[in-house]
Amino acid sequence: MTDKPAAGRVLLSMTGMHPKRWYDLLAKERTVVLEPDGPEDPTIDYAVVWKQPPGLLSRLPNLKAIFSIGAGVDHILADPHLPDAPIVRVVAENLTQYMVEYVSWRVLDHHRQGITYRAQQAEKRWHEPPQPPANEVAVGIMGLGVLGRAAATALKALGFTVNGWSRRERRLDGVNGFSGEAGLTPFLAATDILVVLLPLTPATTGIIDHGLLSRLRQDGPLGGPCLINAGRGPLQKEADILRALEEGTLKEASLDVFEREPLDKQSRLWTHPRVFLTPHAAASSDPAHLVPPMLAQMAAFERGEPLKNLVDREAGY
Ligand code: NDP
Ligand code: OXD
Repeated sequence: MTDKPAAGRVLLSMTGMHPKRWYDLLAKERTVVLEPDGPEDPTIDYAVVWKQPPGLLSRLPNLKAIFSIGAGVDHILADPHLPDAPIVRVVAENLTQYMVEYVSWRVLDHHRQGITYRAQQAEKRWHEPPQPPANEVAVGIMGLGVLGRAAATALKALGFTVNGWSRRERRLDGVNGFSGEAGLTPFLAATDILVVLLPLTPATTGIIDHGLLSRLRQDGPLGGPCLINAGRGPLQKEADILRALEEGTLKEASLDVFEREPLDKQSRLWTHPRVFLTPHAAASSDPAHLVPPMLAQMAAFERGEPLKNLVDREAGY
């Protein structure tokens, strides 16, 4: 028996992640279950999910809100039987900070020619290639949302020229703004290091293809454009990235996300000398930082306050 009320029960459903830390932290204030009780469970008010099995949430007739374990919500919206409950996504200082670190690290590594220097070190070769200053290098951020804006601010502070591309027009101090289909070509033509921080939606799936990569500035100060994708894997066409690397349309790439994860061991991306890989680790969700605001939102909602950081289902993010 538990001394916690049956009302406000939470279903925790995670695929590919271990639930224990999330469970323990949620259980400090709520009754948490890992499976609904039976084919319909009217006692569940909230679901906290990462890639829930399709149809699972439609079995909860009194579901009041769905909490995403990540900033992206494509893993939730992929469910064809998703009930009409509001979806709350992660907006958290801790996660934003991780992403700012990742983007700054990868931009600086491409800018300061890390791949060239590591290859030279392996050959014990003492050679200093020309180094352009940051202000001559333009970083273009696709997606000027919570993460894109924070990354833009950090890159500005490092001295880079920063361009940003969003669906709607956005104004951000010191950032050259581009938007929509019409803004994409001029944005790409002015970009040396492309940082992808877009959500995965029907409009963005497969957007990083050969055509897009070949519109990046080809005669910039780094001797060719670089790609950094920390958004979602299906935004990119990996065969096109490899082709662009081979023909020289793309100089280097840092990829954190992949069309299929984990990345297939046969993929050429693993061993390509101008590709740097991380296993979807740019900004991991830390339950110690993300569960307390989820619990606070549930309590506020029960006091009649509106939920924050809601997903626009029509836009898909
Ligand atoms: P936001 O929802 O705050 O921002 C999304 C941005 O993308 C907005 O600027 C939006 O435009 C823009 N956008 C969406 N659709 C389009 C489109 N069709 N054309 C042009 N711009 C578009 O998201 P976050 O910044 O919080 O997160 C971005 C993504 O990062 C997440 O969706 C997730 O996939 C990924 N992520 C990856 C992590 C990792 O570890 N690799 C960790 C966390 C997140 P507008 O401003 O007009 O709305
Ligand atoms: C997220 C992620 O969406 O970790 O937060 O990918």
